[in-house]
Amino acid sequence: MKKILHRVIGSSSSSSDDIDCGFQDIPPVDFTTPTTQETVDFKNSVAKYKIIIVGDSGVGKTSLIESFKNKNFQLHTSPTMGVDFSVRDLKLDNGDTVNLRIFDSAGQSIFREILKPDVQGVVVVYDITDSSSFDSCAKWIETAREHSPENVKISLTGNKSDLDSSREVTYYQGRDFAEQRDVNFTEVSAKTIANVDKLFVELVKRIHIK
Ligand SMILES: Nc1nc2c(ncn2[C@@H]2O[C@H](COP(=O)(O)OP(=O)(O)O)[C@@H](O)[C@H]2O)c(=O)[nH]1
Ligand SMILES: [Mg+2]
Repeated sequence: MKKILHRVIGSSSSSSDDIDCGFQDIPPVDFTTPTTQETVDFKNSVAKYKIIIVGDSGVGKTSLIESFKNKNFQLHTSPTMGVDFSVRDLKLDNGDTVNLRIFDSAGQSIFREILKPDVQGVVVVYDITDSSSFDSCAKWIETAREHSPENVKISLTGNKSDLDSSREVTYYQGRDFAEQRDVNFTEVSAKTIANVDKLFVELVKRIHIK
């Protein structure tokens, strides 16, 4: 069966009533395809997963999601209010297609509400040029573990790797901290898109391939 794809982007909301909005009926699309409209076959969609992006304000959470979704960087100047979500289908190299709902949260209380009971992945983001955002990650990881199912997969992510000359957190600090907390680690740049696909694909593989 063939259908036209429409990318689905959730709207901002400050109400937790709007958070559990259900899946959008969209067909899967190979995430490497940069076009916004195309014909795709959606009979092979095998799983639906919920992923949440958290971290201090300004670390680049919204930018990361935009980069992953659109494969380009759009300047974000306005802070996220409440929760945004995006829906994206991802084709894995074993041929499975998974449907992702990616939630972009602002604020701890909302974050706790979205986590339970059905989140499968959490991306904890800091800004490599801002050590205080790195210091906050212990708290974000702790909150994620406390309020989500036991088998949740967590990725620690240092964003803005393009700003290496202003770096305050070394790669090794990030990697060692992730090892101590038993979470995955990647450095990415929402701006250059470096490692952004890798981050999401690896997280989804850990969720999907049990
Ligand atoms: N140089 C650079 N700037 C970035 C990157 N990601 C985000 N930014 C900028 O950092 C600021 C905060 O980004 P935003 O996505 O709104 O952060 P959020 O509050 O975590 O959602 C914006 O000015 C972005 O343009 C990146 O990878 N590199
Ligand atoms: Mg934001």
